[in-house]
Amino acid sequence: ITGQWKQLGLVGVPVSKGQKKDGTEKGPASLRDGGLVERLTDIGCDVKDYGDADFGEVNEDQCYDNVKNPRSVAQGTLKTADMVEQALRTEGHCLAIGGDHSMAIGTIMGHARVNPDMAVLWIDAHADINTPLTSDSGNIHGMPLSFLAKELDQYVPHMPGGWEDIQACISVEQIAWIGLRDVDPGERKIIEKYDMNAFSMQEVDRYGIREVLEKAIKAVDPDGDKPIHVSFDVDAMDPAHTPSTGTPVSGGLSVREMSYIAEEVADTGRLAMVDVAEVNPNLGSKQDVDNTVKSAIDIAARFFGNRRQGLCPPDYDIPVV
Ligand code: 5AB
Ligand code: MN
Ligand code: MN
Ligand code: MN
Repeated sequence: ITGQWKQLGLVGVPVSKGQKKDGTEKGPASLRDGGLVERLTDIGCDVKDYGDADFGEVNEDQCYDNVKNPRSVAQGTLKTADMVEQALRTEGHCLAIGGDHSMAIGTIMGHARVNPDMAVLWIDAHADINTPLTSDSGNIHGMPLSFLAKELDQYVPHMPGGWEDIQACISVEQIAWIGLRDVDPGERKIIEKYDMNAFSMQEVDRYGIREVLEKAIKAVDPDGDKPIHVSFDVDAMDPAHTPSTGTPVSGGLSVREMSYIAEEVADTGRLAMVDVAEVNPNLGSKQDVDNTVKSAIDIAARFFGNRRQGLCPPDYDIPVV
């Protein structure tokens, strides 16, 4: 135990309107019921649970062009940002549990108010940088980075119902992806046009996870002095480990690769915040849900100090006979 992460704010983001499958609104409850707080406490974290962001109800939430539920998502995003800002200012570190990945618009917005120079590691099968105009699905969980990246402002329409208060707050240079294997044409175009730091599973296969992670961190934090925001979509992992998620893609990160990412990021000492997105307890069998929740909790705990090599409390003495 390092005591490094002693103070940690937990924020639930029960959003499901960023995509079309019910259930992700129950993601935070499934992770809490799965013993998340106990696990973090066991490894020496002092967890303060801030509860869930209130997504409320929006009566008339018509599509904006192709975009589904824009007002519902915007409202909850603003609440999420306030809670994350508060948690980070008070506790110093924050874990946000979702919720579909539209949750990250709010978590990164809130984080940027505290650490505008953060480095973002986006660990996902998907790039989540569709603009409302490049998206075929209209699902906002596939668009969060297009709202967050300043350079993309010119491509993002001004939507009603709260979006006036959601402003891009990071630069494309602050973002690196790991785990990509399902990227849409418009997303690929954006990645190439802005020469963004995208490490697909092909790079993981070519270089191995050690070199990929090193390259990714070097790209967004060349001097090793930036606060790190990890946005972890559980579909980054292979569906064998996280089956209960809305858009699974085969050929994902193994438990070992994901554990390595989490341990190494923890070792930088600069991890400020982690999102855990896209756990959907409505999908799959009970076994699938249990496996997904377990994987998500295991990885969250690794980011906040649990190690495969084992831990022992600083005051532990070997019992003498
Ligand atoms: B997730 C897709 N690119 O835009 C789209 O799970 C999938 O947060 C998005 O990564 C997946 O609808 C969003 C086809
Ligand atoms: Mn994904
Ligand atoms: Mn995602
Ligand atoms: Mn998904």
